Amino acid sequence: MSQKLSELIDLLKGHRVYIQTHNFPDPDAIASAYGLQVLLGKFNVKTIICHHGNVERVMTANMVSEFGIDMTADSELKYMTAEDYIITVDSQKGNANILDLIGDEVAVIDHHPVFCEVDDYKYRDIRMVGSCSTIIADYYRQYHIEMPRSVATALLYGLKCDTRDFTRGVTQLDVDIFSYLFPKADGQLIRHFQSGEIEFNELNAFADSMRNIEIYDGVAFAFLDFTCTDAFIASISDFILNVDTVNFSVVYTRRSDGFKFSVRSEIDELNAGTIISQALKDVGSGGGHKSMAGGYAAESNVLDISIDYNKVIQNLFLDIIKNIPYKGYTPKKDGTGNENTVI
Ligand SMILES: [Mn+2]
Repeated sequence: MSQKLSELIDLLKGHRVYIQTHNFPDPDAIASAYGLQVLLGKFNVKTIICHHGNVERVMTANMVSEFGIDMTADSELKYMTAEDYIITVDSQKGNANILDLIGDEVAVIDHHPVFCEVDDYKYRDIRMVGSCSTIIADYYRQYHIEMPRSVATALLYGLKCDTRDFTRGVTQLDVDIFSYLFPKADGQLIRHFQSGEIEFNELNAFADSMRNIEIYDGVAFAFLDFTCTDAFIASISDFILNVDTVNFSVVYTRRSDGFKFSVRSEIDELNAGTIISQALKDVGSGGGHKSMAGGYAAESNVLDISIDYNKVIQNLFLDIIKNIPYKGYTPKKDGTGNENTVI
């Protein structure tokens, strides 16, 4: 860890402090905010957890109510001023997935690659590990701080979700933190959270989206032609990656003025974050990790009266991917790549 916990605590003393997650917070973001709130509370630093966008998944909402985590939506924030301090967790100032609130973003604790360089953080702990929960748990471990069972359970659930049960983005620290959290956490509660990740009322939509998959050399595209949450798009993208012939999945849906994307990769050479940022750079923006990423494209940049927008979207990605050699992809004999598979 780059800076000492005492530096963070000294920085925050005497200020009203908010812990802000990314928009539409997921289990890792919520667990990190909760774990950090309890940790800072032990040093008499009171904090308010805030976020923009709903807690979308039933099981995520269940975790919030199970542990009594107090989360305030930005629309309910009454007192925040420009003098108040914000710590962003599982997200960074300037990224598209976090609303810029009026308070001062003085600190960041995150596990995402840096896309917008911000040099005025007074405290910064960004580590490329499997989950933000890992980093928060590491503070307890390093400083021998007693961890309540609820915090251990939330952090372990966050770690399991973001690493997809230790199958993506796992580092040695994640494994060490797993063995640290495991005896402290409530395993049965985690199983209960995990077993409800697809909601009953989504089953029809889920089945429809499976019928519309198109696969080109291991790259799968699925358009979800109905209203759905960001979390739902992400879980479909996770699911499609389980198909044996799929190495890379791109799932997207319509929003009021554009398209929302969730991308997953199981191949190191196909970096999901880099590929989506390049694919969408002229039509919107995207970014994320090697194995999971997200993005947005403005409708006016993708809709073309002469071409099906699904083809436009597929080509945006395939034009980038065709130039990346990877195992499982067979280049055409003339060396021109897979251009012929599209259009
Ligand atoms: Mn995360």
